[in-house]
Amino acid sequence: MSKKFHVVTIFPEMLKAYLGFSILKRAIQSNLLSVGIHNLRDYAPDKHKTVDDYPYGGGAGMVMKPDPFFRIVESLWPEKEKRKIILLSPQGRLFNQDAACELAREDKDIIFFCGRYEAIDQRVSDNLVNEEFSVGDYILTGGELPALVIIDAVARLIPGVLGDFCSTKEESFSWGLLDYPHYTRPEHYRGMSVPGVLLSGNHSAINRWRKKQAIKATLENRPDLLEKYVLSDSDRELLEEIKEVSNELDRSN
Ligand code: 4GX
Repeated sequence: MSKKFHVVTIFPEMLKAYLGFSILKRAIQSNLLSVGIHNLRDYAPDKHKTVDDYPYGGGAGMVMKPDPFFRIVESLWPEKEKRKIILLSPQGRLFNQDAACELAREDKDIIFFCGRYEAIDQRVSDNLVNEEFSVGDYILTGGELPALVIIDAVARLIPGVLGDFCSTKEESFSWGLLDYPHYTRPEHYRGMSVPGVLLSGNHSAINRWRKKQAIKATLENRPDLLEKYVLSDSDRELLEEIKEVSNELDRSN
């Protein structure tokens, strides 16, 4: 009952490097996770192992040929019902924590197609791909980092992968706000002190401070998240306090 990922790429070493460390390495060693890495060039039938070609219609850049993708799928994952093929591209659905949860629950083997160059022949998307994801609105040089991003985000949701199961419940995205600031020893460092409330031992005051800091960070950096978040009455009070301070600062400037 372990999660099975496969990655199709022309740069297998890029993925192997990242998967060989820390939590993912341990998850793979303990059979909670498996990641098959496949070199697309091995499925290019010509003697030069060609995976790209010029675009029909002209224009800049190269397009990945369809044949190696069809061949690898037919030889490794012939049964449509047992596979979920994901294409990484800027045209895809934006990957987020909800998508990570969906993929963590998926029973089928998850196969990532990592493109290089400008594009992949549309017939690959139309016939083989089940879902297209983007990891953000910027252009990368290939789909390898996005595949690793998704594997990483999904892996830590698999029971047993993180030592402390509770740590996934408490973190920012599961409660819809950004995280509050954290501190560790020493209490005084280069003239900077830890906020007194965190040393007070007053847990309701600490929780109130953390919630206020979380609302403040979200208001400043991700107002879109704050709009979706359902504020309780006490959250509204904290938000008023934050806005009060920011108005005072505005008036003094
Ligand atoms: N989130 N890229 C893929 C090549 C490509 C283009 C079109 C398939 C179709 C990206 C992103 C991303 C750059 C990876 C273009 N492959 N992928 N590559 N942002 O920018 O996922």
